[in-house]
Amino acid sequence: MTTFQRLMTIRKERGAGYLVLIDPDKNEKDKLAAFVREATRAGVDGFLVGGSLLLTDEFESHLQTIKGNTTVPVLIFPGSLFQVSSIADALLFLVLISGRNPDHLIGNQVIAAPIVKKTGLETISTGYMLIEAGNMTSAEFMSNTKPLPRNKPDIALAHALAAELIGMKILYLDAGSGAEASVPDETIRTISSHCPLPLIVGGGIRTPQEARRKAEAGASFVVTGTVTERDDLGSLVEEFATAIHSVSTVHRRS
Ligand code: 1GP
Repeated sequence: MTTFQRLMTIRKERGAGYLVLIDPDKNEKDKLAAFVREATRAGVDGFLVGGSLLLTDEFESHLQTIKGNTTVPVLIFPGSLFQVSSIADALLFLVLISGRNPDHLIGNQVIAAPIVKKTGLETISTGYMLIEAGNMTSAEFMSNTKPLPRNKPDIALAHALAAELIGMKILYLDAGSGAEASVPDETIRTISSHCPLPLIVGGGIRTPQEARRKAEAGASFVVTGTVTERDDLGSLVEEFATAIHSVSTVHRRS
């Protein structure tokens, strides 16, 4: 079974899945193995690994540690061309469709494609959309793109439909790591009711209740990074997992 199929099975069986973002710059290496084991035990459905700007050169060894301590899928969520490794189960092959920066629409993909093909790494074509967060996030600054306005779900929907028609497999709606305000529920609801692509939603989600609202609105996967970075015991991760998994499949598209 491919990693994409595993994700779709989680979505179908659980209603919504829970992904934890590990930014190698922010998660302390000596605590990483224990954190990954605890998070897996607590019910996380997968790990995303990456960051808009990496200051460490330990991307691969972080991946190795994560892979060695979990059974759930480990996906690269690349912030740059340097974040490619066959240690992961799959790579979100991102196209930053909310922006109009040609480097992130096609330039970087052309540079990365031959290397990615050579690694044999599974890729998941992902329409990545940055949504206005109330503050300047690293993703916004580093990508040199303007995020979509948060009070215009129709514009976000048009981007989602374009991704569907182009043939992308999944959408990532991101307010950006450390966002003051997460992606509005209304935007998630609008997209999920008119576009069949699975939705990953993240950025600025701070409480299990907020995560649950994202899943109820139609998120297929909810991501936390910042709030769970220092959760040594996995107790917060467990609360997030329970909240997200408690959203009935009745609320959701199959
Ligand atoms: C960013 O969705 C992720 O791409 C996680 O964001 O760090 O704000 O949880 P946070």
